[in-house]
Formats: sequence, structure tokens, C-alpha cells
Amino acid sequence: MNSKRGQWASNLGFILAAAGSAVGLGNIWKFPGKIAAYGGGAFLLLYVLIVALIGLPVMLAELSIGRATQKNVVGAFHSLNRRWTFCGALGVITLFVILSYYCIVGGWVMKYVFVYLTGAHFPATAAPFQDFFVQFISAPVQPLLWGALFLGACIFVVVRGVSSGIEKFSKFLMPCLFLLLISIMLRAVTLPNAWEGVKYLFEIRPEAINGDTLVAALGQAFFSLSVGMGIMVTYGSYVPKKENLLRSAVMICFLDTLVAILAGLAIVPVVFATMGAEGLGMGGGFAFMALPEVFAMMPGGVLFGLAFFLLLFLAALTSAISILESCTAFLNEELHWSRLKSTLLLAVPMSLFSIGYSLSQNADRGLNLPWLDWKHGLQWLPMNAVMEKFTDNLMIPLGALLFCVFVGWIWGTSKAAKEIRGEAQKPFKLEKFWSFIVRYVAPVVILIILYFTLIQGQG
Ligand code: ILE
Repeated sequence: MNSKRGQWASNLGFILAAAGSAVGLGNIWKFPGKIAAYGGGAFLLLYVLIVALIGLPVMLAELSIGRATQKNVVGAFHSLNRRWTFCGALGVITLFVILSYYCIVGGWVMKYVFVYLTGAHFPATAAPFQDFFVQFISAPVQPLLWGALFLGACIFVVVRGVSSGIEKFSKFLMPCLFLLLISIMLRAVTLPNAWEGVKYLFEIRPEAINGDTLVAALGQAFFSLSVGMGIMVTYGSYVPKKENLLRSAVMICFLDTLVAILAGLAIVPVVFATMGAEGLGMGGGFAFMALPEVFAMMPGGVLFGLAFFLLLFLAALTSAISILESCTAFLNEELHWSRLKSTLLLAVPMSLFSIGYSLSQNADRGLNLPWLDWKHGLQWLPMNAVMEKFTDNLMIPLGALLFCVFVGWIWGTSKAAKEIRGEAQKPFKLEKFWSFIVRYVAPVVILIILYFTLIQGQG
């Protein structure tokens, strides 16, 4: 074993770092929009079931690969079965593409923090908020500079290594994130009319449960839990051998889901309170377009706005760090580049993708790329849309499928289960059930999502 390799100094540090990875733009930017688009409580119910029944088992499978090999995602597959090295490489490709756009969106968040901090907050009518956002993200240079700053912040943490960089920062940032989120949520649910929003979140209308909701909930769960891309292999590889992985994974899934629900509670009632049900139509635009408008109408709104974007920034930062770390670990261990050299050399090709993503926010300037699905055939879509579809609809589910097939059928669930147990070596509760899910249920369910997205052209 490589003795110079980093390790988490404590299990709490690991849980917070992994929860920091899971809690990200997915929870606070995407999740409330998805709940709104897919009918409230029905989506939430399916989501929670999927996290528990599919997400958690897949996370355990990934963590066990990492901990067994104590290697980066490519090295891990290579050492367990050379022929499956490609599986790790696919993970790195997915992470590379995600990071290139995650930094741009992270940069948008930093810009908003800056706007609130400097007091240059927005005017109080609807259209200017949307104009502000659209003009900002479609500008040629400014979003790139903010994106570079965001990436710089990630590099700053990652070059410091596992325990004195990522773990130390996560232990400080994650409690801040919870405090901010809970205070925003308490303010949101006590607004007049907020109750309608709370009801919408939890009321299950059976007609809203259908194939579309299922596909959306599955995709969202994988993205949000950071599974299917090798992050959990990497983070698992830094866990000391004695720890039991089951408890940690349950905790990570619980915290991630809790934050998603709290974020829903912080956002959806606010939208209801100020714009009524029509406000829900803004979907993904909530965070950047609807919320500033809402904040401007509320007493103390500037402070509330600042707190919200600070929260989004912390969440995005700890997730982007995990993506960068997983790529860096690969370069550092396989090519023996220093952490600094790895992160900087990664940033160069990545910036080409980031530039393409950012420029294609503007239809006049943007690049188009081909995208193929069975139903619509070959289409030329803006580069930003293709990058998101490529990762969310294709690479993440494919990664999760391959990880399950590998653990379930190639390496073997009995070896993986031994790894999950840690020092105690007592079979963990539901070990057989976990193995059944990894071998049969998860692969079938993931194939169904791939069918809907690649053949039926959904999403
Ligand atoms: N899980 C995080 C999120 O929800 C990241 C996904 C790491 C790529 O945003």
C-alpha cells in the first residue's frame, strides 16, 4: 500500500467531506426546480425511496471499491481487474466534463454573492431580475473570470491534500451550510401564504407518479449523491481500513436528502408566498431569477439574499472540490505529477470546455454540438445542453450501471461486503438484500432510465 497516500483523520471528517461532495448545486439549484416541475410530494416520495433502495446500495458498492484498493478510480479498477480499467477512465471523463461546467455555474453564484455583498442589489421589478441574469450569463468574458476564480478556490483547497485541505475545510464549511440553510428555511416557512408551498411539497397526488417522474427522480438521485462518476471510489479510498462503511454511507445519504428537502422548504414556499403557483414554472431559474425578486420584496431581503447565495456557494465549492480531487488523485498517482501540477494542467484543457459552455448561453455566439437519440435522430444543440445531457443522461447512469455490474458480477459482492464491514467483520444488516439490489435491481432500473433517455429522448 502507498504509505504516502492521504487518509481522513477522523470518520466524522470523512462523512462531512463526502456529504459536502453530495450536497451541491444538485440539491439547492436543481432539486427544488425538479420538485416543482414533477408535481411536489409525488416526486419527493419517489426520490426518497430511490435514494434508500438504489442510491445507497450503489454508493456502498463504490466506496467498497475505493477502500479495498486504496487507489484513485482508474488505479482501483486496474488493480482489481485490468480489463475493467476503462470503467475508471470513463469516470474521469465524466468528472472532467462536469467540472468544466460546474465551475461556470459556481462562478455565477460567486457573482451573486458579490452583488449582494457590495450592496449593488437588484431593482424590485420582475423583468430586470431576469434581464440581469440573462445578460450576465450570456456576456462573453465576465462569467469566465468568475468561473476561473471559483476554480482557483477549489485548487487552493485540493493542493493542500486530503486531511489538511479537504477534510479541514469541509469540517468548517458543512456546519456553516447547515446553519445558513436552517435559518433561511425558518424565514421562508413563516412568510404569509408560505403554507401553500409547504403543502405542495408534501402532498402526494397519485396522478403525478409516472414514468417521467421516475426517470427524473433517478437521474436527480445519482447526481445528487455523487454516485456513478467515481467520486465515492476516490473518497472511499481515503477511509482507514477499520471503519464500517455502511454507517457512513447511511449518514451521507441522510444528510444529502435532508439538505435537499430543507432546500425545497427554503425555496418553494417563498415562491408560493410571493408569486403563487405560477412562480413554479421558473424551474431551474428559481435560484438566479425568481429568488432575488422575492428577496427584494421581503423585509431584510438583502441579508436573506446574501445568506442564500453564500449557502449555494459553499455547497457548490465542497462538491467541485470532490470532483477536482477525483481527477487530481488519478494524475497524481498514475502519472506521478504533484497535486499542484495536476490541478493546473487539468485546468488548461478544461477551460476549453468551460469557455464553450459559457459562450453557448448566448444563442448568437454559442457553439452547437451533435446529440443523437433514437426518437429525435441527430440534432444540433447548444454546447451547454449537450454537455449536461452527456453527463446526466448518459455517463452518470452508465457509470452507475458499470460499477454495479463490476461489484455484482466480476469482483463479487461477497468481497465487497467484507470490505464494507470494516474491522468488525460481522455481516451487516441486510447484506443479502444489498447484494440482490447491486446484482439485479439497480442494473435493471438503470437500464430503464437509459432506455427512456437515449431511446425515448426524454430529459
Ligand atoms: N453531488 C453534487 C451535486 O449535487 C455534485 C454532482 C458532485 C456532480 O451537485
